[in-house]
Amino acid sequence: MATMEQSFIMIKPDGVQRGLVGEIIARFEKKGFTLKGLRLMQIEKSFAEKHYADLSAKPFFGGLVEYVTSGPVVAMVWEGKGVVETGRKIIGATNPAASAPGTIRGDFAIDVGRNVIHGSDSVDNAKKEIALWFPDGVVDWQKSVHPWIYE
Ligand code: RTP
Repeated sequence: MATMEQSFIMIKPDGVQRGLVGEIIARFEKKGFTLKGLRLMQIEKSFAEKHYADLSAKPFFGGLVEYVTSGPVVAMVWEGKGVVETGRKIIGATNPAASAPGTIRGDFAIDVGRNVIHGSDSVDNAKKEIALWFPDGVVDWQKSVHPWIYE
């Protein structure tokens, strides 16, 4: 099977502190996506500024950088058909006040500045983010249950 689409998913410091790592991984895993990379790390300010470079002009940028550097995060690469768009649906709208129940943010977050998780918003950005967070690449493996997930 050709390499499928990949998304970069990051559990932010509030998600780690609140013990939501297992719950979040379970949602992606049970959907059928494949975990290809996984790192627990605490990032530096300069790294956070690189990850969120597109938002550097926003008024909340300073607070956002402070937030994502405030504790360890779980950086992941998930693979599967349509994982970027579907991953965003699993995560829910940016502002948890607008995230549907059943989504991660809809179920576990209240404030936009503590919204638990990040997911790539396009295939191109996913590639850039995976290159930034996993400079040594990810694990090359396939689930043996693929025929039970894809027709
Ligand atoms: P993410 O990149 O974290 O997946 O979030 P997103 O695409 O849904 O939202 P984006 O607009 O890229 O914003 C990135 C993160 O910045 C924080 N934020 N705060 N205070 C505010 O108005 C505000 N707006 C955005 C959120 O943590 C958001 O996830």
